[in-house]
Amino acid sequence: MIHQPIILVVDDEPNNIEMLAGMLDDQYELRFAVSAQEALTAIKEMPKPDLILLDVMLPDMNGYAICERIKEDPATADIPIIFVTSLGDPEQEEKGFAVGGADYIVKPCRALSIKARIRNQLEMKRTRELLHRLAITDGLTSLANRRHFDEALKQEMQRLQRQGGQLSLVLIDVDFFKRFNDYYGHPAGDECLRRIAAVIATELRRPADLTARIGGEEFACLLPETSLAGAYIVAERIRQTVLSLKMPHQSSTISDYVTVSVGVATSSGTEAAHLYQRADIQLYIAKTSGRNCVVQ
Ligand code: GH3
Ligand code: MG
Ligand code: MG
Ligand code: MG
Repeated sequence: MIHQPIILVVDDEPNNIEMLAGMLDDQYELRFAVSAQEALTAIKEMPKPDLILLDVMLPDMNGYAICERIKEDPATADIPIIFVTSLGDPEQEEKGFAVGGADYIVKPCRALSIKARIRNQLEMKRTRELLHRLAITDGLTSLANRRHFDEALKQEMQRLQRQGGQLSLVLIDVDFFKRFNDYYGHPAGDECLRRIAAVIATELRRPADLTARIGGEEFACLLPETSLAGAYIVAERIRQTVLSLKMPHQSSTISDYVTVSVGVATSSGTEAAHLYQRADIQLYIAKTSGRNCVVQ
């Protein structure tokens, strides 16, 4: 985290807010809400809070209900919520955990204890985020991995069927890459894949585009709201830029340099199925019609 962690403090008592602020404002960026309504608005403010300290008894809605709301929304579900309340009986505490609370602190709270619990929750959140990033990232190229790509393709297909529009897919495969490895060695092969990955990532400019390494020397670009003509332009730019790197490939029979073959396909809401298979067939045609080309 580059910024100080942001904590949203939700409490309707000015005294409580003042006390928590005094304990925490040297280490954290604090935001405050004095009602459920304010809390539910504040939580949408970007950047999102990293943690919420939530009172249970509030004028407009109780803290448990607020917690459930926050946990229901995928955009906010990962924010840890610590209840800070004067309700000390075990049934209340159990309820706090049942609705998704990460911890439960009974007032009056001690500064050292509340700070330690906050640190723990923030540390666990950071670890969760790191593991999630690793789970969806390709270790060699830092592009998205196959798992991420499959999930994104599924979601984009569903969105297409709901909303219509166009979704394009570009599949890229390095030509004669087995020979490249045999000739230059595996470490050089890895470096070549990294350079191609960097080209692909640079050529994709829209935030919604996804670039993934989906196989050994195969890459995919998922392009929402992109026509076949638009995807073809991107694909052709990638093919040319890879060639312009002039990475020597002595054992290629079609060029002195590393080249890629590319297949492109587009789906609209009415016939969203088989997008991947269609792009794969175009890639196969690119391979059988000489390589170093784009087929749409
Ligand atoms: P084509 O032009 O028909 O695509 O031929 P090709 O040799 O590229 O295709 P093939 O699928 O036969 O071989 C892919 C090769 O990619 C096999 C393997 O040596 C290499 N490869 C796969 N993953 C990696 C990797 O992570 N690092 C390196 N260095 N090479 C890899
Ligand atoms: Mg209260
Ligand atoms: Mg291949
Ligand atoms: Mg290949």
